[in-house]
Amino acid sequence: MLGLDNSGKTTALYKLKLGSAEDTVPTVGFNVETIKYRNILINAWDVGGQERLRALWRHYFSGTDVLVFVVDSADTTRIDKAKAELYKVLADRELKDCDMVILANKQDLEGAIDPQEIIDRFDLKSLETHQWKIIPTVATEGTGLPELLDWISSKYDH
Ligand SMILES: Nc1nc2c(ncn2[C@@H]2O[C@H](COP(=O)(O)OP(=O)(O)OP(=O)(O)O)[C@@H](O)[C@H]2O)c(=O)[nH]1
Ligand SMILES: [Mg+2]
Repeated sequence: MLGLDNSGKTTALYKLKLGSAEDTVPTVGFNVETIKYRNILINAWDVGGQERLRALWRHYFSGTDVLVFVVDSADTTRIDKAKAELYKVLADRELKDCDMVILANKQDLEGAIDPQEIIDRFDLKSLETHQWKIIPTVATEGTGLPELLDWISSKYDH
């Protein structure tokens, strides 16, 4: 799980793991949790998104099946920054075969842009290197997170 600081990665991780939205502090380093869903175990790595920490993201790429990129849909002034960071990540050869799910998070906030607008702003229709899916979420409520687990399990539960 990657994305700019404050996008909601840790909130989503613990909502998935514990079923509750824990109070979070900005992540310095990473959190890792194993989430059991249906017949699969998902090892989820949530890496801190502050600017000075983004240079460390690449150390977590190896072995990644699914990149979950979390976007604060209400943080519209940083949408272009989020896009730039996403494309940097997707260019890394260690992630060339991964699938991508974008969580259009914080849909509950006033001024949040919807998934269609994120698709447009991120130019996802022109992205030819990776399969992607976008899910509107409210991580604090858990809204949309079951869809993420369903998608992962349908892909990896054989
Ligand atoms: N309103 C609203 N707030 C949210 C949502 N998801 C997360 N938040 C809040 O956003 C803040 C940041 O959430 P975190 O989960 O800590 O963000 P993060 O992406 O882990 O941030 P870093 O660890 O710094 O990379 C917290 O106050 C959360 O409660 C959401 O869907 N809606
Ligand atoms: Mg965090």
